[in-house]
Amino acid sequence: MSGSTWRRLVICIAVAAVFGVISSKTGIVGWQTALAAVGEQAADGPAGEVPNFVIIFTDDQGYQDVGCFGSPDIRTPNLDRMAAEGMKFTDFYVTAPVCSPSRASLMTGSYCDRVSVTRVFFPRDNTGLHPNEITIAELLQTRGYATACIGKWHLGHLPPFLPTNQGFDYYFGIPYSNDMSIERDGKRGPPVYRNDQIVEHPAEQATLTKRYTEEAVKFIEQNRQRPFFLYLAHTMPHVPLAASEAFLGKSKRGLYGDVIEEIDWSVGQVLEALRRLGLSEKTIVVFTSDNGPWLIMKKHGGSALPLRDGKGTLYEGGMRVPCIMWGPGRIPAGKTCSEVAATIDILPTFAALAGAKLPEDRIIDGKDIWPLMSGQPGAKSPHQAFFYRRNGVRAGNWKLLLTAAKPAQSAAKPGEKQPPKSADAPDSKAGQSQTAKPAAAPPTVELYDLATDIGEKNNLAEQHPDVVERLRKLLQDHNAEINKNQRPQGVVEPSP
Ligand SMILES: [Ca+2]
Repeated sequence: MSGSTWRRLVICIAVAAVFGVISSKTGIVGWQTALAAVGEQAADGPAGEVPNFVIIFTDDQGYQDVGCFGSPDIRTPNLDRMAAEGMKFTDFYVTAPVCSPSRASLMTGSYCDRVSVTRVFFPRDNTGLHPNEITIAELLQTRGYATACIGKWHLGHLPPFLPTNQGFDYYFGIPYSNDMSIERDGKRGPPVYRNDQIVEHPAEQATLTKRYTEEAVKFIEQNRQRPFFLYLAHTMPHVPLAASEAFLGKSKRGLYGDVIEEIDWSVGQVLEALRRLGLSEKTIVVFTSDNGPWLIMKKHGGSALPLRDGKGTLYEGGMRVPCIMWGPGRIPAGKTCSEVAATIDILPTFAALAGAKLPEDRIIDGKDIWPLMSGQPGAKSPHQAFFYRRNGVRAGNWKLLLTAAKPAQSAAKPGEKQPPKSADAPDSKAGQSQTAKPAAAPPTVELYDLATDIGEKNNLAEQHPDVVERLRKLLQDHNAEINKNQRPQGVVEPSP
């Protein structure tokens, strides 16, 4: 299909969406109805001042790649200060070890398998997060929030899927990963969008972190008088790495360290803007990463130590990410939370704080974790079980993984060289549902006690068959329930 045909098709779909005439594929009519209902319910929410929200989301930053999470050679004074003034989460998870599925969950509060975003999106794809999904931004818009997405989106680049059609008033950034390209005027590289238009191609990557930061600060300044939600999703440290001149060659950890130190500077700029504008006690800031480090990139990848493995695997290194939450006056200073929490919890938590009622026509997997964030004594994780895609489960400190159902990269033992296969490659099974074609061999079983074995080195499956069976049942029930209540991925169909 030619570019112009695509454009015509997409324009037709977008126009049709505006007038609500598409219902079978995109469910736009249902979306409008559902959101209107949410808005009406939300009007009954608590009165008084609601907090602003900022999510700073990095790409492929490892569990160890923050000073206060143990990095031996990357300096992050601003993140360390953020943790000292706020709360560090040590057992914080994403729902998939690759970009798009992880982001789908952050935006919807739902497991990625529930919203059928099970692999990363590519520039040639006609798919995206379904417009019928209700994102954090859409929920907060019902409460009068100004919303902006600055940075990497990666939930579909065709018009119906762009941030401006998923609840964001404003978008500036690249629509997918920075190693993905389109060709325009004989040049290749990722485009930069402002709202729904390409304004730069190829993206000048070395200044992206700096420019995202300037855009973020500007958005905060412009909306200081009203509640706002800023989703600042850095392109870095996904490869190809790039840092601006001020940071190039400055860290002890090579270019990867330079990139993280520039992100740390960016965090400092955002927090400083909030302080300068008198908003620090009116704002909650969450910092985390979309998945573990891309270890096959060696020096251009990060570290998840002491966790096992990294991006593309369901070991802790792929799924557990550094997380800091900050909200002076609301979130206690200098605390550490070791309860299980996840990106799916952010939507219900923010919704509750903003007085927005959750939609009742669908299952939201996340839970309100305000008791954890606000440091209530004895607060426990709301998750009896947390699921690693369809193939693993953590209940308390026990973690069960069904090996035959795991991505290929996971075959690597800690410290071993991994197969040189991109987790973002289109044919990669990394992070994908493996249930379509059951393995011929019976699945081997791994059971770890994360309390005593954070590095997942000692498989205790044979010693604790009772625990294996209990967790296997949890996983089976979860998968059966997801199968029953799965929502579709968004598809823009070519016209007949
Ligand atoms: Ca990523």
